Amino acid sequence: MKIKMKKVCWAIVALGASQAMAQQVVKIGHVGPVSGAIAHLGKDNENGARLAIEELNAKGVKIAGQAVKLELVTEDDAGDPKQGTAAAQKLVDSKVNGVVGHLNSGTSIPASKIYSEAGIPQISPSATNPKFTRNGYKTTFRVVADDVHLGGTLGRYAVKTVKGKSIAVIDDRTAYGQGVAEEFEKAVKAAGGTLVGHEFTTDKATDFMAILTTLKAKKPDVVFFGGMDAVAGPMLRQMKSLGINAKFMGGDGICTSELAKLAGDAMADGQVVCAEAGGVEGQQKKGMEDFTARFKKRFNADVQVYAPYVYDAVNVMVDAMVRANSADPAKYLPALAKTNGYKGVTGNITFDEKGDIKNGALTLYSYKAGKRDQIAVVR
Ligand code: ABU
Repeated sequence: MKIKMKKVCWAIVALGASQAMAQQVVKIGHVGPVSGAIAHLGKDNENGARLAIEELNAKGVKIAGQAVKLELVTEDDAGDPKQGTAAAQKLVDSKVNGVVGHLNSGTSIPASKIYSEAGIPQISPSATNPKFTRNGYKTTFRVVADDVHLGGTLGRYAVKTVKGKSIAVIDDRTAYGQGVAEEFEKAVKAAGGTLVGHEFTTDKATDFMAILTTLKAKKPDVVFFGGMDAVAGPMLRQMKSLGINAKFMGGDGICTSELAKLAGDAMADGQVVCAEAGGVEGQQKKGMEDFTARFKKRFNADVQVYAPYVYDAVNVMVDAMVRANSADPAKYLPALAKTNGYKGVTGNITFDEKGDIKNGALTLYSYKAGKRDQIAVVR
C-alpha cells in the first residue's frame, strides 16, 4: 500500500513538473525612465505594465490552446536617447516577444529602429512626437494622440478660449518639447494669436530666471512650456517669484498628478491648462475609474498620467498573440496591426496604416486644490 501511494505521489509530481516545463513563457518588455528627474513617470508606466501582466496571469492566457505565463522584463532608459538604444538592445537580446515603451519621444524614436531590425513589435504608450510612427517601420505602434493634435488643440485653445493676447513659448529642446512647442506656435498663428517670444531650456535645467526675466519684459498673458513636469514645477515657482501671473500651458508631459507637488504653492487654481493625449467619455469612464482604483490598491499610488495606456498596450499586444495563435513576433505582428476596436480602459483602440491610434482623443485639464480637474475631452 505504501509503495503504491509513493508511486501515485511521484506520478503527480512528474505530471506537475512536465506541465510546468511545457508552459510557454511569453516575455513582455517594458522600458522607460525609472531613474532620473521623471522616474515617477517611468515607475507609473512600469506599474501599468505590471498590473496588466499580473491580471492576465491571474485570469489565465491561452495561446493556440496552450496556457502561457507572461513575464515582465524591465529596463531603465533614464529618458536618455543613448541609454534608450542600449536598453532596447538589451530587450532584443533577452528575446522579448514584444516591447511596451519607451515613455519619451527622444528614446522611442531611435529605439524603434532597433526593434524594427529585430522584427519585435513596439507599442509606445506616451511618445507623442509624430516622427515616431513616420519612419515606415511595420513594428511601431502608439496608443496615444500625437503632438500635431496636442500642440494644435492647445494653440487654438490659448487664442480662442483663454483669449491670450501675448503668448510666450519655452521649450526644452527634446524631441517632444521642441515638437509640441512648434505645433502650438503654428496653431496660435493660424488662429490669429500673437507670439511675443520663444526661449529655450533643457530637460535637466533647474534655473529659469534668465529666460523668464526676458519673457517678463514682453508681458505675456500665456506661457506655453514644451517639456516635462520635473522642469515645469520649478519653472512655475520661479514665475511666481518674478511676479509673472500668466496662464501656464503645456502638453501631456506636464499634465501629471505630480505637477501640483512639484510647483508647490506657486500654482494658482485654474492657472495651468494642459492636455493628456487620450481620454474617455460617457460609459467608458467607468472602466478608467475601475482601473484607477485597482492601480491605487495594488501600488498605493495615484496614476500619474500614462499607466492606463501602458496597461492597454500590454493587453492589446497579448490580444494580438491570442488572435494569431502565436507569440512569435513575426506571426502576431500582422494581427497587432489589424487591431480594430479593442475595448481598453483608455477607450477603443484601432491602429491606422502607420501604427497610430485612429481617432485619438485629448483631455484638457486644469488644476484645482492641487488635483487635476477635467475641462473637456476633445477629438
Ligand atoms: N508625450 C509626452 C512625454 C513623452 C514624450 O513624448 O517625450
